[in-house]
Amino acid sequence: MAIPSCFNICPSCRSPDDFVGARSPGDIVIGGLFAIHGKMLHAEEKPLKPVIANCAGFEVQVFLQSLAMVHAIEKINNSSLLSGIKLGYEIYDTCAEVTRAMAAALRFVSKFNASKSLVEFRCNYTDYMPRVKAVIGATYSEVSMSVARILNLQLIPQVSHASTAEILSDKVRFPNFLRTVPSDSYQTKAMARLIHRSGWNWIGIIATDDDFGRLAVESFGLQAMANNVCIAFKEMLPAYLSDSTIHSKINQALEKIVKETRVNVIVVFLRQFHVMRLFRKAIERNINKTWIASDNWSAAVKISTLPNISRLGKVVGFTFKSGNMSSFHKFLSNLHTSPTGNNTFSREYTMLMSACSHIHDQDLSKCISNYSLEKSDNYSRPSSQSRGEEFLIANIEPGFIHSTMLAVYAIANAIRNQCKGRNCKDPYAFAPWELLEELKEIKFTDNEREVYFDSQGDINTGYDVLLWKQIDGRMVITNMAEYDLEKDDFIFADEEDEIEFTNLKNVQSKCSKKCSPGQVKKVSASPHTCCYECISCPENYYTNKSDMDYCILCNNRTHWSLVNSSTCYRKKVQYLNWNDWFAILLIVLSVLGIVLICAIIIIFTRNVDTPVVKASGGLTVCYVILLCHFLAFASTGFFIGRPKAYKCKTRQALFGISFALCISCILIKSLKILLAFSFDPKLQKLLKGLYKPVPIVLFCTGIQILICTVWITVRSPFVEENFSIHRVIILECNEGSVVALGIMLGYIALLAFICFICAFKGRKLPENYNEAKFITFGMLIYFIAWIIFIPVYTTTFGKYLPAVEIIVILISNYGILCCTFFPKCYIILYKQEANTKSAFLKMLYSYSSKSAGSLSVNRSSLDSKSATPPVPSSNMCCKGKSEKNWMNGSCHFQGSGYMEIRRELQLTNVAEPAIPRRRLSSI
Ligand SMILES: *[C@@H]1O[C@H](CO)[C@@H](O)[C@H](O)[C@H]1NC(C)=O
Ligand SMILES: *[C@@H]1O[C@H](CO)[C@@H](O)[C@H](O)[C@H]1NC(C)=O
Ligand SMILES: *[C@@H]1O[C@H](CO)[C@@H](O)[C@H](O)[C@H]1NC(C)=O
Ligand SMILES: *[C@@H]1O[C@H](CO)[C@@H](O)[C@H](O)[C@H]1NC(C)=O
Ligand SMILES: *[C@@H]1O[C@H](CO)[C@@H](O)[C@H](O)[C@H]1NC(C)=O
Ligand SMILES: *[C@@H]1O[C@H](CO)[C@@H](O)[C@H](O)[C@H]1NC(C)=O
Ligand SMILES: CC(=O)N[C@H]1CO[C@H](CO)[C@@H](O)[C@@H]1O
Repeated sequence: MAIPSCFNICPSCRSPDDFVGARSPGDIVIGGLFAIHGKMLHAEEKPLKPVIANCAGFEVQVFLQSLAMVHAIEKINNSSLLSGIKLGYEIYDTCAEVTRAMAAALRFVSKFNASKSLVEFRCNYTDYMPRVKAVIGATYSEVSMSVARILNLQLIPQVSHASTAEILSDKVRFPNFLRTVPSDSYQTKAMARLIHRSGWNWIGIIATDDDFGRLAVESFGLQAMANNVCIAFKEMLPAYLSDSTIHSKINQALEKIVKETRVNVIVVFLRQFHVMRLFRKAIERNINKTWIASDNWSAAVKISTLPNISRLGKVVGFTFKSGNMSSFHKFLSNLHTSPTGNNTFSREYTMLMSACSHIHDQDLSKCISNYSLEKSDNYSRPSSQSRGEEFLIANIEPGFIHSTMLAVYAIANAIRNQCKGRNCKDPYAFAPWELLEELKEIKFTDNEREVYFDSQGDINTGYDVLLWKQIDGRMVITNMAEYDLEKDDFIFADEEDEIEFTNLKNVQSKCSKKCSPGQVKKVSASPHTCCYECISCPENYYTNKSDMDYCILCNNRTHWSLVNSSTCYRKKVQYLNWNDWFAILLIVLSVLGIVLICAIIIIFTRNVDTPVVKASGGLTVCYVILLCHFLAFASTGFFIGRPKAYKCKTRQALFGISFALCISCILIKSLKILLAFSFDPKLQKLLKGLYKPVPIVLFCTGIQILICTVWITVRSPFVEENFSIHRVIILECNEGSVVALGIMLGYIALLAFICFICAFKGRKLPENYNEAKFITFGMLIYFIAWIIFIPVYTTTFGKYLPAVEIIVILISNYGILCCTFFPKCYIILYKQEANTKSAFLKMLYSYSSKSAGSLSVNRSSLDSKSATPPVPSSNMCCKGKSEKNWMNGSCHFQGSGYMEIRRELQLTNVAEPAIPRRRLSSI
């Protein structure tokens, strides 16, 4: 069987017409550029000669795309779309190289109907008529770009069905370029989105070192950065298969993949024949990763049918949306019965199929792409037509077939619009640049969807997400999801697909382990933001999601958190509560104090007529003092429990006023003592003038009431939340004015001090009845308590702050209560024999005899002596010796307070004991 024509073996063109791969005449001719062969066979002879070389590596997928163009043109011819105008085509093989594509482009721009292919140079191509009115192609972006520059000279519209490089959207550089596929910027965005959604951030890229690959990598880099995805490595493979370094580059890339064990996801922007080679080697090396396929190979059946491809791991890819393939299937199955035009590719395919007829289905595509007709002497072997058609149908990549047909339909629709009112049978009817204008404007429907070129000359159809799945031992390319360009999101047809998509997350491809909530990323020295350590958030900070970049501060006033915390806790409101053990203890002590007061009241009331009670100033005074103590004890209750405005206002004032009243009463007693023993007549006169018990008490207490009133009205205490403490909010009383508090306490201290001074002078008077001594002691306890209180109060904070004040109140209260009433109670209860008038007198005599040098007791003085112990003694022994100091063991001047006291004690009517002088002195 004779070889029908010369291809592969002999120079691809001897005359210009040999150069055309497929052609069909027509009124309007459309050019086509397809990389039907994968590589050029560069001549090895030296010197290099300028001859267009042969190609090898038949690409069935691209061949199918050229058939799709033919099919679309035939369909249009057989329809009423162009009403009688016949479309023709001229298809050239670029062999994936720019040089060859440029040769074809030169032919496109050559003059129409010239006997030789003549490219005429002109300054003005407005009326110039080239061979073709429009061009479809090329396949690879790099080739498309170069071709576009030449076609641009005459503004011949170029509609690519496969070139996706982002830069081709630039209408300043490529004004005549349009395409029926979306720009890579969408694809890289979709990929980065997919990677991000699957939780990967440490990935590798392998790309072809051409305009498509480089631009895709660049675009992907930007999208990855926006999605917090880092690129661990980037490997570029030489664009041309004829490049001898390709093997070492593939090995180098695989080496990288093996070495970077944390990278389990690899994005592949490679030409199909690169993918084939890479994958074959990867399968040999047992590399198991997840591969993200770009649109140019994601649906390549010849790759998915590589032997043992399933060992390679998962393949997820993006592809253009496709349409109804049924008519194309029909076209393919009728290919042999209705040969179309003059198509050398078809013939070559038939030859290859017959040459590979002995090859098993699995290796068929390898055979076809690697088959060298040159070396074979037996390509006449019979081959079944149906096998060839089945193989073609099996290798359909619907996305590309659809985009190719869409390109033809777009041109046909533009021509139809252009030919309204013109006779388009005439090849000179319109120039290509007019068609270009029309193309930019057209709108037509495809698959019930309106299709048009956007301002960048792209048709954005969106993507389908493909998953290569092993079904019954065969790798099947399935549709997993749809990617919506506008929403930047994935749409699933059914739940199963969504589960499939979610399963991708099982693959780990991260530089660093995920940081759990409570931790924060700390980017380590590496330049990648995806490589980090996880460190715990500090106290009061938290992270509630994993992999957060920064810790969030809790609301410092109301919330807190531990180190490494994923939430903030509400601060607990704290105050000295009733159920706090310490509060209970204090309450018990207060209640005990009140019980004590009651006991004293009972004791005193029962013994109202005894000298001891009378000596204490009488029942009324005692009641007043005890009431004050009671109120002071009661005031502690206002320091406990949830602070409320009324409590804050009451507590200090209640204590302050009652205590001031108490001290005032005691002060009167002290004054009385002072008065009684003051021997300086002038001073005594003065004191006597001052000694007015009721007004003094009212005055002293009145001042305190005034202080408290001013305080509460001007700077009233209020309830406050104190946030300064970790983990809790202290509910406390703000005193409103610390100065006012100071004045109030200071005023009590002042009274107490006066009391102390007065009492101090009388401290050495007879033991059993000496109140002065105990008042001194009581005041000392008071001072010590409050002196300790100040530093403790200013340094303490928190809920026990009120407790400190309670303790001090209790101490001073108990101190004064005990010192003033206990000795008396003791005498009343246990020394009843001493609590008689006679015993009083006895005691006094005894004391007097000890302390005084001479005794000069007279009866009148005895009355009083029996009442208030110190006073009578001095009176008794020192009558007439006014200047003597009783303190020094001699007699004092009888203080004028004495009479007062005597009156108070109501002892004036008491019968004096008939004790002889001698006897007295002998006691
Ligand atoms: C042309 O179209 C008609 C129907 O419109 C159809 O019957 C015929 O098979 C078509 N021919 C080709 C070659 O497609
Ligand atoms: C092409 O040129 C030939 C003469 O060289 C002429 O006879 C023919 O009409 C031309 N065809 C068209 C379509 O202009
Ligand atoms: C180009 O040629 C056309 C027709 O020959 C003419 O109308 C047009 O003005 C020319 N343009 C320029 C810029 O010379
Ligand atoms: C590839 O690795 C994944 C886990 O990383 C495993 O589930 C899968 O089975 C492996 N595939 C092959 C073919 O070994
Ligand atoms: C495709 O189109 C054919 C008619 O051309 C129709 O019979 C078939 O149902 C369509 N297929 C789908 C999937 O829409
Ligand atoms: C292609 O075929 C040649 C021999 O014709 C063979 O040496 C080479 O290994 C084959 N390449 C592949 C990738 O199978
Ligand atoms: C108008 C015209 O020439 N139509 C043709 C288009 O192509 C188909 C298939 O080759 C022919 O059948 C039509 O006659």
